[in-house]
Amino acid sequence: SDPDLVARAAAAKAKLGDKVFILGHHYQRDEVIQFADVTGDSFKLARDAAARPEAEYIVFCGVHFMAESADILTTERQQVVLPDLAAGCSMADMATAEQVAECWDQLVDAGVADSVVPVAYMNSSADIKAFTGRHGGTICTSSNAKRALEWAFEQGEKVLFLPDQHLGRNTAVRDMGLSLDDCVVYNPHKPNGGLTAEELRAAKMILWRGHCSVHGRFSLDSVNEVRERVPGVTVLVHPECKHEVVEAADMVGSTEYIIKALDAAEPGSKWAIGTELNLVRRLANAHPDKEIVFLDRSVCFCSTMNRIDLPHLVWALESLADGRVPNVITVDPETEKFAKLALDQMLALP
Ligand code: CIZ
Ligand code: SF4
Repeated sequence: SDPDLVARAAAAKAKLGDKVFILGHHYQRDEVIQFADVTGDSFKLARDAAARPEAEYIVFCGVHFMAESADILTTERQQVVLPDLAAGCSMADMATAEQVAECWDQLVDAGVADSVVPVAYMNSSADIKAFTGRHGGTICTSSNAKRALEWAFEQGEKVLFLPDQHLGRNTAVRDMGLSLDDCVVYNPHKPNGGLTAEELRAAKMILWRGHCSVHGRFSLDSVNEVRERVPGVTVLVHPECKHEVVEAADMVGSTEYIIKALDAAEPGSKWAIGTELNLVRRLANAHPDKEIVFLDRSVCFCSTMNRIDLPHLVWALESLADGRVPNVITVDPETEKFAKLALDQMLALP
């Protein structure tokens, strides 16, 4: 990265001292990660920020829903800054508050709403988390999705899983022993979600039709091709990948799981990883004694994660050092209250 920008970021950060705490998501660029005080997945980062009440400014190098979650979990006094407001998440954007309210009305009309427990993936807007809290549901991450579903099926007969259909389906089928026929997909762009009342009554898992634009691009061909290209390879993918990809892989797990699996791997072992490219490259560099390849070379970075680059970070830090607080992400108190209810339910999962 540009040595001038590196020096400016370092100077602004030094001037701010303990007043600033920089969070770096695993999918961020190296040029940004070098300035992170901690790295992690979205949930770990939000908790790390909450554990630093002396930091007035939390600079969140990640995407919008993550900055919202950090605002929800941090104190009133702490301000969360997103260095580029255009860093959204296409998956989170696939479920809006209006669409989900319409879906719920339909569940009410079909006479099933009383038996439905919403489970929302961490990768969702604060509005969707608040909807989940209002209706007695829970948030989940890719690490605790199984426990979240076990809990939800103790509370009710059906789950409405938002917004990632793949994580929902993979967890239901692989971990809960449900069949693909127990799952239906609610498409917010079709009248009535494209589902009849009978279909809703018969379903156990109602999956929102959302997906990750990075993980959703790995295909069964990606897996077959890498097995030919790298004999003896172990294929390890994130559960946001399509069901057929997850079924064809050798191992499946969250970002933190992938990192730990590679730490524990034997020298000389060969791995194909199906997750975001910045992380895969960093892992390959960190483990020169292992052969680590990207599952599909035609799949690219998460484009919105990559919007946070060194120039944006420098701008955010220099603004803070000058006494201006740019790009503050705030969740209104009413939304925050119900979103926190759903997040607290996740923390209380058995
Ligand atoms: O796919 C993502 O963006 C993930 C896994 C985010 C996170 O850290 O929860
Ligand atoms: Fe959203 Fe996928 Fe990017 Fe994560 S990797 S921020 S889920 S689009």
